[in-house]
Amino acid sequence: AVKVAVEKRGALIVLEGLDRSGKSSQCRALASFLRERGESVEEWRFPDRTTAIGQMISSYLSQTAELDDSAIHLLFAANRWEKKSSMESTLRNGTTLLVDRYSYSGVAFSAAKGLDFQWCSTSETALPAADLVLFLDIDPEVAARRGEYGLERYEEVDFQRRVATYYQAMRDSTWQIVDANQSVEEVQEALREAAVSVIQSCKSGAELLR
Ligand code: T5A
Ligand code: NA
Repeated sequence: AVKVAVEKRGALIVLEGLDRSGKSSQCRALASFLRERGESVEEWRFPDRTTAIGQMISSYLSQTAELDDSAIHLLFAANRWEKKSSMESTLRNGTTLLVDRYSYSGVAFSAAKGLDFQWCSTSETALPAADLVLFLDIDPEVAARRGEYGLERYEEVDFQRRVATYYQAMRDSTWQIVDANQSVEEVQEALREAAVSVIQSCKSGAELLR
């Protein structure tokens, strides 16, 4: 990770969790909460299905295309790399990014298929580092009962359990674990304080852009 000294910047806040843990719903709600407080916030997501690479990923996920496990891993990573400079300039401009999935999904899902964990991590090392990872911790059985589960690749309980073990292996001090088995409102409440606090420390220059 490369450190760049800047006086004031936006925070890179990532939401992670198993499929159907509620990331997209929480991302949306957190963005409106922060905007109401006057923060400049953009909502991003990976995979970003709008780019050419993202479209290849999308057809793979909807099971209309088959790809070698390593090849799709690198496409997911490339989909982040193609956004790197735009992420950095947005953060430098003082805007906070709320990102729905990031490198942690990239590593956990590929490793759960049996690819080497270290190899999977290599493609992610020089991407901008998250200031805060909000991990929505859900029981895969609870997730499986939520709307439209099972339509996309990977939405299968045993696979999700393996993904969870790799997520666990990546936890560090930037992670905040939130019980995502709760109601939408309870989960949202649990996310707000951590988000506000990391945005403040990034603004004050306490956090350099890594
Ligand atoms: N992937 C991703 C990789 O393999 N490598 C990578 O590098 C990356 C970035 C697609 C897949 O790609 C894999 C991981 C994924 O398998 P995606 O596009 O993020 O990733 O997947 P989506 O289908 O968009 O999102 P998810 O299925 O993960 O769902 P979310 O966003 O976690 O959940 P959300 O908010 O859409 O909610 C799901 C349902 O649950 C309800 C909602 O209303 C909705 O119906 N719900 C709740 N119900 C009860 N209580 C709550 N607290 C609820 N919160 C939400
Ligand atoms: Na989602």
